[in-house]
Amino acid sequence: MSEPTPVAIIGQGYVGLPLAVAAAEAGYDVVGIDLADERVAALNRGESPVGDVSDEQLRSVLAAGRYRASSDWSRVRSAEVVVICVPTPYHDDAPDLSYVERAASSLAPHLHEGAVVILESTTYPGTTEELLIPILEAGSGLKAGVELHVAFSPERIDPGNERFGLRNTPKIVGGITDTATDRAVDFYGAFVDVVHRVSGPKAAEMAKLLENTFRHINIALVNELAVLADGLGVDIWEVIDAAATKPFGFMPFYPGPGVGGHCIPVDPMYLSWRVRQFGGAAKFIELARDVNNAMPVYVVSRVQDLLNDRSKPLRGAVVLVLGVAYKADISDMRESPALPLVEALLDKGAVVTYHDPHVPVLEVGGTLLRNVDLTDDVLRSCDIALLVTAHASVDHERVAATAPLVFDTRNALRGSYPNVVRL
Ligand code: SAJ
Repeated sequence: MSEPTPVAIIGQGYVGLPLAVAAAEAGYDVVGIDLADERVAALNRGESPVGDVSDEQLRSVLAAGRYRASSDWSRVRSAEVVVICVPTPYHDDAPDLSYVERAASSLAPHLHEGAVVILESTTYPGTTEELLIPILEAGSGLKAGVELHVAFSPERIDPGNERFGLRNTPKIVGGITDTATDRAVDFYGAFVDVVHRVSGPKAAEMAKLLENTFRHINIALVNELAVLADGLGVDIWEVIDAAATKPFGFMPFYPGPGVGGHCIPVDPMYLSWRVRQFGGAAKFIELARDVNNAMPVYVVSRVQDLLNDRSKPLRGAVVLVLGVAYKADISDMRESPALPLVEALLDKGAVVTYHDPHVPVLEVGGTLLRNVDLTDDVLRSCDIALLVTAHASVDHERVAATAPLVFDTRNALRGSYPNVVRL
């Protein structure tokens, strides 16, 4: 049995840790590098901070001596393959690549000739060649494409997805040379069923942005149609279900109170920013952002109208928000539309309480709210129950049967209840 190939995965979050464990299970000798000492310590105790990796999986690769976490960058020295899985946020209307720059600067001095560096963090086309490689070359003294192999491979981790994981989600790989692509394909091929080669890093960077911009724009389309349908007296949910009977050329998306998460509201803005750099304008992307970002306030206006129809001002009304995480059955609050939505309700003087079994505390604009138990009394005493995120563990039929009025932004209550109004 040949010695296991040493691999370093930079960033042990929702992308890096599943990758590190899958590589270790496939027989690589993996070190997971992370800045956070407490996270490193927890990982080496076999405590997984990531829902998609169980403590048992982690303990198994730790026990097999195939995985260790560390904050010591010199552990990269022995790695044949280094994968960078750090955050790429977007704020102040611009990409924040500081995590990538810091990781590259820290790992570069430890790279040896012949190593492969793969960037997985979602970013604009050109990042690998124009930002990452210069830092790696300067820090290592190695020439990319000759002594150092570099590629981009977009992450496609969908947290909580029971059906699609690393092994059965095709992996796109684009290297700066055929050798770089070959080396990256070989690495992933040990634990991913299908690895799809593209001509270079830019094509791989752009493919990821296309995937998520596609969702961003189509969600905005149905959000806009939902607003129009309400004015036209048409049930948007019935219309989408009808259109979805078309077996070709259509893919259903559903309206909601806005678009959250670390991917869909963020990734397309990387593309839009990059296009603006060349004097262009990604009009579709920016219009879709405006439509999606307007949904929380639109939902508040609908709540206000529903209360008004019952001679109840929003000011002083008790609004029970159901589900605040950015999507169902997870606890992630990043970019959650519930945040601007609750803020708008508070700004209008509503008395807001919320129930979300995954989110114990909610901090909105300086106001701290705590998750309330969904008792009959809580349901009966609110003026309106506002369904923002439909967690499977919440009994929405009981909400409809107990609350005086329900505004359902997710069509969770598909049946018709006299006291339930849908977006
Ligand atoms: N949303 C809608 N209507 C829809 C679909 C989503 O309003 O029809 C909202 C969700 O409520 C959420 C936001 O959009 O607030 C994003 O939802 P998402 O289903 O796109 O979930 P994400 O953000 O976890 O996206 C991830 C992405 N995965 C990666 O980037 C690797 C995305 O590419 C996946 O397609 C998506 O999961 C998925 O399919 O679950």
